[in-house]
Amino acid sequence: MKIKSIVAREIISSGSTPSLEVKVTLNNGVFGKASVPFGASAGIHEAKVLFDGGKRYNGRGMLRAVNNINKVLAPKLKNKDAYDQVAIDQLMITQDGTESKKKLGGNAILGVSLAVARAAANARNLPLYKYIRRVFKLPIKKYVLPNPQMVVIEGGKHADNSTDFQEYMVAPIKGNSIKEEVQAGIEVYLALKKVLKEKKLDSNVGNEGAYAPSGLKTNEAPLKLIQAAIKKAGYSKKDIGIALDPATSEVFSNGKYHLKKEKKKLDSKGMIAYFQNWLKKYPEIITLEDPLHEDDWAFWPEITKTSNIPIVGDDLTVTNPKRLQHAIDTKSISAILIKLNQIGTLTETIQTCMLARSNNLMTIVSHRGGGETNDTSMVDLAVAVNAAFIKVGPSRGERVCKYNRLMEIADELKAKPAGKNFRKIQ
Ligand code: 2PG
Ligand code: MG
Repeated sequence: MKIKSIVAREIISSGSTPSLEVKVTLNNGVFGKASVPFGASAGIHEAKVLFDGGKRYNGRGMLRAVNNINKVLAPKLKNKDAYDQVAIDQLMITQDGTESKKKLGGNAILGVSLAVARAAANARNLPLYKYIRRVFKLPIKKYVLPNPQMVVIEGGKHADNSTDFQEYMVAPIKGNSIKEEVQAGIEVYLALKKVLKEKKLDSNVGNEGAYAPSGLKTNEAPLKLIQAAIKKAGYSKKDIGIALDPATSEVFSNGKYHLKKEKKKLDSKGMIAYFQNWLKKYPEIITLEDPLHEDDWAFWPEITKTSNIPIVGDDLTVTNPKRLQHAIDTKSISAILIKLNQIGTLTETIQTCMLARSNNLMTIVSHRGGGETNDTSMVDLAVAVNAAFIKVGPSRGERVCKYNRLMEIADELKAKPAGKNFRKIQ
């Protein structure tokens, strides 16, 4: 099925800055659309988001990226076979020619990559997750759905004056059904609002729709608040874990991790000891993401070796198969966060997911904190690769559409979530 046209437009993302949307139409008139997110605390090794610069939208316009799609990529891809996703992605990678996709923009390339996949899936009358399994010939038989990792308190770059660390999540892992797990996460989120009010803390929300209370005394305080909320909502910590993304690349400078809340400056060993104390004190913590910064390769193996929960690479690995291979070779991580726009094509994202899988590493597919859109491709991706979790905020339309899509797929497939088996590759 040949590509007839590719048209990109600038749209607005949840970060009140532009993003882009791409529509790919096939010769038979069937089309697919996709839009792309970007990160607030993006890792330095990610594919580059091409912004316009200049005055418009404070320099964050996306007309250059839109133009690269309409003027450079569209003519090259016209009449190409939409089913040949790998060749299409490779053609764009070659056309860009840079390691970081900075020439055409990772945002431009990913928009096209996903819209082509959507058009082809529509032409085959398949939901995207099934199409992904088929077109990449994924060697996965049954469907095991991802548990939610719901961000309920956020700080760092995602809020003002909250915690030094970026994300405190609840992870329902009872495993009966996605509907029950989503409900449990939301009920804890709502109970947390009551807990905050009782403690005279505010319940304003940050970028991802999680609470970002000011006036917290320590970075540990949210853990106690979340424990209280889980109890208040009537759940047990057996069925709802806590997941953390301190995003420590953001607090690292001049050789030290700076925890302003606590007036602490820690070296890598100190940071490891800090988290290991938490893991001892809070056995309900079930995953820990980016406990060390994105180039702290010397110390990642140590925290991974000495922790009995999955240690998740995000800024460290940026969904990049080369960085993942290095992390595998050095035993730096035991799980990986997956974000389509960190690498910029569906093909490379799948390559990273499969590399993780064949090395027994758990995957978590994630939203972005800078600007999200209503695109739900990340959910279909997570289902296609049997990811253990999806990490998404609990409120705001651009987040809840992801959970709504997951519940829709769960109904369609009548499949169960990974539940407590999240560490097992299924
Ligand atoms: C992260 C993400 C998503 P951002 O660090 O995991 O929550 O944040 O998209 O801002 O990089
Ligand atoms: Mg992260």
